Amino acid sequence: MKTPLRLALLSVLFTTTLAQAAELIPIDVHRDANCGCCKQWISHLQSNGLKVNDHVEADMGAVKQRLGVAPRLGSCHTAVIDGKFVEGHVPAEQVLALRQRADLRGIAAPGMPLGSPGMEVQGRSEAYQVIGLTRDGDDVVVADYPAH
Ligand SMILES: [Cu+2]
Repeated sequence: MKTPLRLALLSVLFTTTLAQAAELIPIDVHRDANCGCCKQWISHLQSNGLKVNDHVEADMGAVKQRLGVAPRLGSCHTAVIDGKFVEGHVPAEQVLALRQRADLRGIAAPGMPLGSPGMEVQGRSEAYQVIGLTRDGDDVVVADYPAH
């Protein structure tokens, strides 16, 4: 390949990478070192336009307490976006929608629902809800996902 063409290709590549980076939305994910489903959920976020800052934690209980996750809403990993928590295997579309919800402290998919993002098991799924925690400390249903 002649040099000018190679340079042109490189600059196209570079420009594209910059444009993509500008669109990515940052999110912090806190997880236990040995959590496999947490890594699967991180992949789900990454393929939906989120830029994950991955934090491996020694004490997830302490992290959840610090971030204001009510114990009844608990799951495995805990993420933070725009100062709000995202607990468990919440679908990326709900994570993105949370950015517009000033009334909520965070959202959660309590437990480890089969069939939720990162919890895919061949041929098995269960219905689950995404629950929002209001600034007043109440639970509200944000979304219903049926078994599929
Ligand atoms: Cu999990």
